[in-house]
Amino acid sequence: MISLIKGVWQKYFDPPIFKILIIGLDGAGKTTLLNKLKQLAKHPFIQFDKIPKTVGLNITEIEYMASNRSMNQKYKVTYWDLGGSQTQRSIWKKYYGECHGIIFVIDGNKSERWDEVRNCFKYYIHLIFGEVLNDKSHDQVPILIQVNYRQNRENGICLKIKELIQNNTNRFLSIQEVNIVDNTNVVESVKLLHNEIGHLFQLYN
Ligand SMILES: Nc1nc2c(ncn2[C@@H]2O[C@H](COP(=O)(O)OP(=O)(O)OP(=O)(O)O)[C@@H](O)[C@H]2O)c(=O)[nH]1
Ligand SMILES: [Mg+2]
Repeated sequence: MISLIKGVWQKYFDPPIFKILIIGLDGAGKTTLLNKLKQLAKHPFIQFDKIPKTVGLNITEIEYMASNRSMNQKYKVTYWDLGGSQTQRSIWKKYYGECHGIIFVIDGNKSERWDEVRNCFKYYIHLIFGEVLNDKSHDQVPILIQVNYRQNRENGICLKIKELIQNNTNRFLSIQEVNIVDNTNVVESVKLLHNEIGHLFQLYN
């Protein structure tokens, strides 16, 4: 009986939790993003110029309040920020099966690495989701691509990235320009992903 009550309580009163993977090449700004999200949520965070290269992963849980009036409740997000160097990318696939959404971070000022970005995106997103997992429920996992600018913005970048990665699936994909350190379009773009996940997985009542 107690477990039944607990189950009902959890279903209706505990904030839903969803999990977001943060992936992308080494140095793209993934851990900087995680620390910006922590800073905005008033959690302890590391200053952006002191962030070490990630070996393995960083995990953070942040509680939010849904902004949409029809989803007027709290929810929690667990972010998994994974190391992006070549040798560490093989662990990404271990986290795919459990995630509700993905943030793929690209350094917008390093066009010399875009071939690597394309190969990385294609391999890890299309191949692993589409063929290896062959998991229909994950065919829908929404992806937010953040093109992170530290210096000058290049015009038409989103279109270029769109052509570069060619999303052949029917999943939600949004490409957004951001400046993580300055907090330009960071919250807005992340909330876009949250909303998409909330609707898709019906995590809100
Ligand atoms: N000025 C500035 N520096 C940034 C920005 N984003 C990232 N950096 C710097 O770029 C470096 C790499 O950023 P990280 O966040 O560690 O990159 P990462 O994607 O986590 O890299 P790995 O952990 O190696 O996979 C750090 O020294 C950051 O301070 C930005 O928006 N502006
Ligand atoms: Mg990192």
